[in-house]
Amino acid sequence: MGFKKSQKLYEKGLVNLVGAVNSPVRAFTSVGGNPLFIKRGRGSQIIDVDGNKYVDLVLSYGPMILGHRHKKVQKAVHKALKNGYSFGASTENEITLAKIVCDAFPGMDKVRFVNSGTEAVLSGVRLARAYTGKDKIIKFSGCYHGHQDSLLVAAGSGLATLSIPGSKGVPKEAVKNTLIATYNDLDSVKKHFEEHSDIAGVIIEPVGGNMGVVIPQNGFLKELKDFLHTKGALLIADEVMTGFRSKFGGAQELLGAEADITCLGKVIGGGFPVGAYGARNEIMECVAPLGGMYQAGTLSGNPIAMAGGISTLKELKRQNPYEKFSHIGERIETILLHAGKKYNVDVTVNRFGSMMNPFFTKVAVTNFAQAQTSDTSKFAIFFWEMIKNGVFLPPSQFEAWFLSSAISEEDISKIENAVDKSFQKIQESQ
Ligand code: HOZ
Repeated sequence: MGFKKSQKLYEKGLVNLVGAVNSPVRAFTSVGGNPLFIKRGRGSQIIDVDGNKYVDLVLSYGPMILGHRHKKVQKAVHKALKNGYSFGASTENEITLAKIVCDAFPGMDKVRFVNSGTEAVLSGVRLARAYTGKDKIIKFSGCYHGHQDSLLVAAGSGLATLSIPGSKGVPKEAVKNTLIATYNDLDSVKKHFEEHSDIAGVIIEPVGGNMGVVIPQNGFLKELKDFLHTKGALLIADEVMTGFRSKFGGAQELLGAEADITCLGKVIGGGFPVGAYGARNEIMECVAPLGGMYQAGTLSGNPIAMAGGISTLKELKRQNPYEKFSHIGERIETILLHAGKKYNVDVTVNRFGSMMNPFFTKVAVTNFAQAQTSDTSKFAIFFWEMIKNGVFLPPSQFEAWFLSSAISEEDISKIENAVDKSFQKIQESQ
């Protein structure tokens, strides 16, 4: 397996792109080596510019839940393209997608489309402040809510990957209303309420996906929500990763804790840039033009992106792959645990439906501090051996792996073989 063409493109890319990438995690910084350039994808697989074929467990960090280039999605997008690309005026597709989304999330009467998960969350947080008239927001350490200033502290994803505690360029004033709590620890939330009277709400990934996968412990979300309501504060669910992925109605549907405000991204656009935030009527009525909270976007509700989202969600609903995901996820978990035993490598596997990942640690991982006990040098060895054996993973210990409904038995065998070789390699390095 060679990477010559990727290497050439990387060198060329360095001239006019920052690190030759458009998002830091793609730079492979934490695993060493240089980024791979992808040529095309089909179904569960992708091919790089050197012709190497991989089972794709990145799936664009989640959106490609049906696999790449699903025929029905392609057809719908081609059809939409014929009518024009963007009008700065309303189109019927927006209403169609809004109905699908509101039907899926019972806590949403109305939704506003934006262009990314980052935009969805920054708008959702503004909405919580507008509705409650309070300024402070609690976030959990290790959760990542996009790159808006006020939440770029103690964040997972790229910041965890690069071991950056917060971003340069964020003024102190921008984070002065952000309070940090510990995932799965309600007392750490309550403590903030004892000290502050102006907390608008708590934002949470109902299943953590940006410190690796971290699962809420039994009843945590429901207890959190009940507590917040005693304080007149809102629960904001960042379901950018889990929306339509954990279940059609997101992690909320599985965990039985309906959020006050829900933020969506990734799967909702099926690979096209779509984000959304939504809530009950009384909350959404704060948003302009109905209310005084301003939020806007030239390309929001873009007709091509809406067509990608509608066709993806319709097909997803038809396929209903959630049981399959759970079953395949369990098999991959077993493969990882078995390899850990066989090669005497400490490994903890966290999994929630079609999101999962291993941590190279002995400890159970229920929060960011525990996730950080993972041996990232072992992860780097693991990552490259998986690549060499045809499995494309996120180049970071702190990103989730995703499954697509296109995954086949052949793919699972390939993953099993790659995992075995990768753990053997780790053992040799111990
Ligand atoms: N927001 C994605 C999940 N952590 C990562 C994608 C990226 O940073 O490029």
